[in-house]
Amino acid sequence: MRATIVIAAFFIGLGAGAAHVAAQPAERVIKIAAKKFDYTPNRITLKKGVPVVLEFTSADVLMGFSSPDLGARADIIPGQVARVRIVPDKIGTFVFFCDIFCGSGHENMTGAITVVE
Ligand SMILES: [Cu+2]
Repeated sequence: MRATIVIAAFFIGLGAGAAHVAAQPAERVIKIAAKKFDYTPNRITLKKGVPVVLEFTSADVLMGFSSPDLGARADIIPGQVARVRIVPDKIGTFVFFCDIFCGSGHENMTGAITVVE
């Protein structure tokens, strides 16, 4: 009898743990495709304090992603997915750009992240 109660308590505990995990909202993922010489999309709106994962792929050559204002950067290697997690901590519009020379037109490879309240 005593053992039954202990086992029941164990499973109730497991159930509570599973409910806790399920209650965690999945982080928003934004896929961004890089190719010579742009990002798609190149305008992104985020909410202050809400975590987001940017997933980059490159259709052709090695690219970079750099957003100094948001403290984020990554190498975007063809055939791989580069993930950058951002938790924006300030409101405004912040540029990002390719910081790895990828050909003539590289200097125009930019975009903007707008963070709203
Ligand atoms: Cu580039």
